[in-house]
Amino acid sequence: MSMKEDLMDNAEAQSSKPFMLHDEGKDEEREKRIAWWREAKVGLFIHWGLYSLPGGIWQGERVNATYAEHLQLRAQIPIKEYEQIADQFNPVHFNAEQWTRIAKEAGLKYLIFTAKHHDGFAMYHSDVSAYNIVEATPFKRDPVAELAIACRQEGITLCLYYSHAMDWHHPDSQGNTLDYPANIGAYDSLESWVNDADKSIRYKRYLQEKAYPQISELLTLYGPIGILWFDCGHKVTDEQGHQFVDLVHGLQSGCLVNRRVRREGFGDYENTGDNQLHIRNPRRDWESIATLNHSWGYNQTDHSWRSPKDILHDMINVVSMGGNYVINVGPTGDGEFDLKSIELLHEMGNWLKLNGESIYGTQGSPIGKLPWGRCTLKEHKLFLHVWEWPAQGKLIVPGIRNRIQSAILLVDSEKVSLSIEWLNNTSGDMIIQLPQEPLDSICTVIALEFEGDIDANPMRVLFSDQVCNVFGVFDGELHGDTLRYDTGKLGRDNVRDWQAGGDYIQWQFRVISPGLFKVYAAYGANEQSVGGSFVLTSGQDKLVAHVNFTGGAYQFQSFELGDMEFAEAGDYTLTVKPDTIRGKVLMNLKEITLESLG
Ligand code: H79
Repeated sequence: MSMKEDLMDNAEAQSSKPFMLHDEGKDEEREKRIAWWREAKVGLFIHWGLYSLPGGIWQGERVNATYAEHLQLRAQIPIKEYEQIADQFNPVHFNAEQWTRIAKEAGLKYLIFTAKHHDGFAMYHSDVSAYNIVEATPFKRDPVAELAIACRQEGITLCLYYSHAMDWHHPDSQGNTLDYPANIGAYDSLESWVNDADKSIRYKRYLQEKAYPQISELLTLYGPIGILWFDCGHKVTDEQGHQFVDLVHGLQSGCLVNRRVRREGFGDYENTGDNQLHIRNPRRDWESIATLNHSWGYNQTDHSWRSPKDILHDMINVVSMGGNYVINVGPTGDGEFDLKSIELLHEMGNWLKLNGESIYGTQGSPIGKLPWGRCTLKEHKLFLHVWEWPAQGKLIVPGIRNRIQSAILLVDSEKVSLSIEWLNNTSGDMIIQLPQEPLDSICTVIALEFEGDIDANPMRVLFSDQVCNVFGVFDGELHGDTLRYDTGKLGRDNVRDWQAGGDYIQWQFRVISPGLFKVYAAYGANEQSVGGSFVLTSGQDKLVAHVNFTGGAYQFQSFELGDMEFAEAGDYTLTVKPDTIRGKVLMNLKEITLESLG
């Protein structure tokens, strides 16, 4: 991946200005329109368009692009040629009822369909532009109309994706400088064109002629829409962002708008980056979107399928942090879900059928992340998602100060009570005795019913029986000027730009039972950083370590730093500070691990 792409590979607007809410004062309306979404928790994204037919292959060659839906741009296909896909596009196997049935059986409560992607082709019958599936293809049917009916029948909320910022077909939009050399380029920043009279006036014309009227169509032709899902909002101005929000809410006050309409704080809820695995304290409702392989649109050569376990753990992790989880499928140009996607969605459904109560309508964990798994909360129940089975089935649950009614295995129809032993009644630390073996190879759920409002201690606990306590950087607090989080995507779950000697990272935790721990640091470092050093402190202990060459800034390796002892129960802070910085940065730290030595 080139440096340029590395920096641009994010459909999210970075927050350059402080967080703000546009709809302040209209909170009541937002509360109303978001209620169904908070209950739903999980959804299905469907990326389907002209690009689904070539599926990442153009003129017999595999196009060098992860995302098959970016074919036109990445293969540098002129409009006149790309339009010819439409002549071939005849997905006779498309069956809206079948698609929604698969979504339903997968346990997914809303469906987001690509009404128009960056290529500008409308996957519905549009009067605004003849470049649409009904008028430009032999298929001549309107998938949005058919999906609207099928979704209503199945009780699934239909939502629509509309790429508002870019349009590689319209002569005045942005992203296509192959056909329109004077247009705003795919990699151009907002600042580079916003004061350019020709570019900005023509771009406004695109918005007036195509984007706004098509959104009006989508919100008037197909009944109630759950979300108008926008993308790449970093390419529009604040004013244009507000205009899109107002347009949607003006036509359907119950329709949600995601933040990607512009940037953080806009719309009704936050998004994370595409396939972002690690995030920091979201400040309001948020949603994570993920793919089953790498591409969103159908890609014939993308065989990098994730495992059901990986997908479900990702989903549980997101829900335990209070987020919604949307999984994507890219149907083929024939109109079908490929067999692998069907199989993976089926696996999700199998787990959700048995354990859905621990997901739908729940809130995030009141006790953070646990070394054995995750946790969600609904009214007077805590759902413990156990994916690392504890030794002898002894599950430590820390910080629940309520009185406990019962603990049962969620799938146990007999509701046999599991025995609970208090480690410390006043701080709410208990051991629940589980069976010796997990019931579910993906994740076994325990429902813990308590009395009254939840009274939990959110401070993480250092586990001390032969457990690895992983302190990931995304769970730590950063202090200083340059040190910041990387993207949080696969292989980027580290901190970067550790240039200032005064910048440091810190974690808080609570020790229940004193013990001795072996300490490791996992980081990436290039040759220039070698010879630097850092200091790790906690309680009375202090460890100094040298930075080693790991093969590169993103080649992570773990090194043993020494031992630390926590002799007394209580609250502690763990700090990592630079001692000497060599080269540009200290290192790209990923995590500190404290392994209990018993
Ligand atoms: O629809 C999926 C992706 O196609 C879309 N977001 C998800 C939901 C997405 N659009 N852009 N990106 C993700 C980030 C990639 C940006 C770049 Fe580009 C690829 C920069 C240059 C090539 C986007 C496409 C901006 C210009 C062309």
